[in-house]
Amino acid sequence: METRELEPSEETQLDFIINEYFEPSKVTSKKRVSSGHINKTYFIQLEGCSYILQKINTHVFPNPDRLMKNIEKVTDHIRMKAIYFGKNPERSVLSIIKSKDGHCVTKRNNQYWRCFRFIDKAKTCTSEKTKETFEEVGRVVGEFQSYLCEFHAADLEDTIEHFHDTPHRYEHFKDVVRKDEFQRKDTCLEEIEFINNHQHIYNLITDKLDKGLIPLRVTHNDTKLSNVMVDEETGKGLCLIDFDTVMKGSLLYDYGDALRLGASTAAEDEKDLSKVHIDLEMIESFSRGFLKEVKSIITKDEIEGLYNGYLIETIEVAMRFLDDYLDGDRYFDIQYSNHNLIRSRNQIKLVKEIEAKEQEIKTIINNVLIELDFKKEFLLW
Ligand code: GN1
Ligand code: MG
Repeated sequence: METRELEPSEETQLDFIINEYFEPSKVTSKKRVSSGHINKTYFIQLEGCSYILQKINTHVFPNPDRLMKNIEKVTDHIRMKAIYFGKNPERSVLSIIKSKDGHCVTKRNNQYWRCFRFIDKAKTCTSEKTKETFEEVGRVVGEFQSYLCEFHAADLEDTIEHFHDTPHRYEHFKDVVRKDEFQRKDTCLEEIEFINNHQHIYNLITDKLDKGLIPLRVTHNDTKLSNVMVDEETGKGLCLIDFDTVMKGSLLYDYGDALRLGASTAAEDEKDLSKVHIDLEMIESFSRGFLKEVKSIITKDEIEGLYNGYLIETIEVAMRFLDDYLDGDRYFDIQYSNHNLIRSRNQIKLVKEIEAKEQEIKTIINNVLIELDFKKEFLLW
C-alpha cells in the first residue's frame, strides 16, 4: 500500500475524526493512502493494531448510511461463511469499526467518515504480482462469489444505479460528447471514435441479465488488484476489501474487472503505451483460481460470457475515464490535467489486445476448464 505524509490542513481535520475512534495519544502514525480514485483514505496505526479511516465521497455515494448498511450485511454474511469453513474471521473479511458512540458512519462538517480494521501482515499485490499470487487473487474473487451465492441480492440497495450498465453508460458518454462543455473533444477524437465503434458489444451482458439467461448475483463490482488482500509472507489470498459497490450484478463483471488491471503489464495510468500489454499467463493463473472456487455455482452461459466480461469491463472503464475527462474531471480523483485521458488511452490499448487475442484467451479459459475437470457440456468447445 503506497502512502504519503499528511498536509498540515489534512492533519487537523483528521485529528478530529481520529478522536471519534481512538484515544489520540495512542496513535503512533497517520498517513494518507495514495491509491483509490473516489474516497480519501488514511492509514492509522496504534500500538496494537492498524486501521483505515476513510472520508466518503458523497458526490459519488450520496447516502453513506445506506452504503454502510449494505457493507454490514455483506461482511456479516461472509464472516459467518468464513467461520463455518474454519477460517480465521479476522483475516477473511473486512471489519467495520464503530466510533466511540457506536456508529458506523461519523458525520462532521457535512463530511462522512468510516473506519475499518486493517488486516495485519497483509498487502495488495499491485507492484509485485506473480502468477502464484494472481491465482490466489482469482481464488479470492471466486470465493466471494461462492460465499454470497445464496445471499438474497434484493436485500441490498443499489449504491450507484446502473453501475455496470454499459449501454446506459454509453448513452451518458454520447451526451457528454455532444455537449463538449469543456471543449476537450478535439483532443480525443480518435478515442471517441473507438468507443463509438464498439457500441454493438455494450449490451451483451446486460441483455443476458435482463432475459434471465445469466443469473443476477451479489457482485463486488470493483475487483481490481488493489482491492484484494494477500498474506504478506505466504502470498495466500485473504479477502476482498472496498465494498462500496457491492450490489446486484453479474459474475462476469467481477471476473472481467479483475483481469482488466490484474492481467495488464502496466499501471492504469502508464503513459508509455508500448509498456501496456495483456499478459496471457496472468489470465490463465487468475482463471484457474477463480474457476476452482466457482465450479459448483457457475452456469454454462456464464462460462461462455467470461471473455466478454473481460472485454466489456475494460472498454467500460476506458469509456468512463474519457467521459470524465470530457466532463471536466468531476468524478475520478486526478493528479494532473489530462490524467483521465491518459487512463482512457491506456485502457483502450488493453481492449485492442484483448480483441486481437480473443482466440488465445478463449483457449486458455477452455484449457483451465479441462484441467479443473469441468463437465464436457461446460467446455467452450
Ligand atoms: C474506482 O475508488 P476505486 O479506485 O476503488 C471506481 C471503479 C473503477 C476504478 C478504476 C465507485 O475505484 O468503478 O473501475 O476506479 N469506483 C467507483 O480504477 O466508481
Ligand atoms: Mg472502489
